Amino acid sequence: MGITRRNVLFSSFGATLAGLAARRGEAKETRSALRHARRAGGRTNVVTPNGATLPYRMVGGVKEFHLTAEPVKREFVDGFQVNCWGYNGMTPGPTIEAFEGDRVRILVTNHLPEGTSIHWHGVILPNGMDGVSGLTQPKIAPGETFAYEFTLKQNGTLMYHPHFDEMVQIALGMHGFFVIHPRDAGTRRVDRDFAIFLNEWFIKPGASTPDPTVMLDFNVFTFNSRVFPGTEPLLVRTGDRVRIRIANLTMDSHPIHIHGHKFYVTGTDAGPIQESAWIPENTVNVPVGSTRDIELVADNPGDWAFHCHKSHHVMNQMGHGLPNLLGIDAANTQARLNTLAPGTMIMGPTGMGEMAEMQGMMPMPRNSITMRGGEGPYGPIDMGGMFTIVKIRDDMDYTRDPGWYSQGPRARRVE
Ligand SMILES: [Cu+2]
Repeated sequence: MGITRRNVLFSSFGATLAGLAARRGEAKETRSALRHARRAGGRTNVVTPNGATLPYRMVGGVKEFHLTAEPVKREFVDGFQVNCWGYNGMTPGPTIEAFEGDRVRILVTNHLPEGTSIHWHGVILPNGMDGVSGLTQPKIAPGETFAYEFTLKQNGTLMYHPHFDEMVQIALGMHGFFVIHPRDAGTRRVDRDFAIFLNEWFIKPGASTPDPTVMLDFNVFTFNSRVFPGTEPLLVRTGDRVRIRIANLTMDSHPIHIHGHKFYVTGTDAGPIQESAWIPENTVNVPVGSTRDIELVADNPGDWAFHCHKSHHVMNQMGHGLPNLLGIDAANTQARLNTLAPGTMIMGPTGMGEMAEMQGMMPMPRNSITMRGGEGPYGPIDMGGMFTIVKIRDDMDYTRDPGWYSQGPRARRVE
């Protein structure tokens, strides 16, 4: 099939017009995408918490999408602004949804100060569409638009990310989901379908720009480029079949864990796993450069923690690189410290939970986050970072956070 690679140069005037037209068409396109999904077998649209789905338009039988690579300001949680790079004003980039068999054209406009490209991770496509700068195409220079076009021959949870200056561009937030639904979902229908992109960053307390040269010692860990309590809860009705797609392009593997339920690992970035091979788990390790789909039946109402199980990955910025004070005689140390630095307060001799509680009283650098996560119904929740809550209710309205779960009568604390 004669696929031509097109390299289109937009004038800035033309790009502005295209942007305005895209925004006007957005609501209409989203509606048509919903209609399309219903026609194609009622498959549930993917929900990207704190994110969005990329609209498309039909152009001569081809689904045409438009991604703009650009610098993005992202609020990871109230009061914590980070200078990221992403697509269409967000990180992760908007989720692309399409169906097996679709012909897609994805226009990629570069508004970064350096070159870029997009690799369609896991997608089986002609070599010239693979997006590896230098190997299969020249880099997309600033101001240029490149058209990727191919037919989708598979289904599954795939990704997109740059293959130019990967260390900087991926670390600054340039990645997104490419979800390809099966033509015929058969019995694989789910009621709720979520997508969570993992990322880790090093952002010096008080700074706004992540340091992409850091290799191992990260201090901010995000779900869809947000930290708890800035992560949107996953809203689910009791009895729903729930799929959660998790993607990882960081420098670490992330064991993602759910409370109150078991799940099955049902897919990878190479596609669905046949049901006879599904593995029951409470935690799924998501390796670097991979996606994992998990499915569960939400039969247990409540507010259930969903988080990375590496304990440093559910801590926020302030909790790393501190002196180890565990087991120290606090009174003695405090007295000696005060002779050197009057008014200084030592913290954390009985553990870090106490330290989290004291942080409200301590001055914080501008534009930084406390180690503590957020306020819960019974006090502070010590976890931040890669943490969110699956809220399961009998009468869940998917569009509204129902607040905290009411525990009802239960065992009391023994005095
Ligand atoms: Cu982790």
